[in-house]
Amino acid sequence: MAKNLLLLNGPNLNLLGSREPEVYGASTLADIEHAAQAQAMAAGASLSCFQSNHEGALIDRIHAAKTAGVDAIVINPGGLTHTSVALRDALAGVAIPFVEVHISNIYQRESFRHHSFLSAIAIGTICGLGIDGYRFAIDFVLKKR
Ligand code: CA2
Repeated sequence: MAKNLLLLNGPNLNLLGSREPEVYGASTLADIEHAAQAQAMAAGASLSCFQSNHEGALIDRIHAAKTAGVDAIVINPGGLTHTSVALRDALAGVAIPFVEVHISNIYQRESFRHHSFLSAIAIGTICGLGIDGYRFAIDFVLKKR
């Protein structure tokens, strides 16, 4: 059966390409989403994209993913990585396997970015590889049985 994937991006990632290119690169979120959709389509899978600046909206989308039969999630939780027990509970609650992606290397940055509430329940985490991290994560979940 064709895989059904979800790409989630958290707060402020809608700003990609407009500011801080030295940290986050020059690509926009639309660039990332289009590339992700093409990558999934080429593998015979489907991929939906969702970005929100609101924690509750992301949680609602994760709950909806369970109902929709999503097989795997790729998520860049943005700043919620370091603060949100609720986002972790939502991901644990639906039990959909997910890969956590960070564009920057959070371990080379401020100490408050060194802890993730999600990493312990993720399949794995990719960080510091720029926007290629999304491609690597999608490739992984496409191959995963
Ligand atoms: O490196 C990442 O992908 C982060 O998840 C990005 C978050 C940050 O809070 C995490 O510690 C690491 C911030 C996203 C903000 O994105 C912007 C993009 C362009 C301009 C300004 C913010």
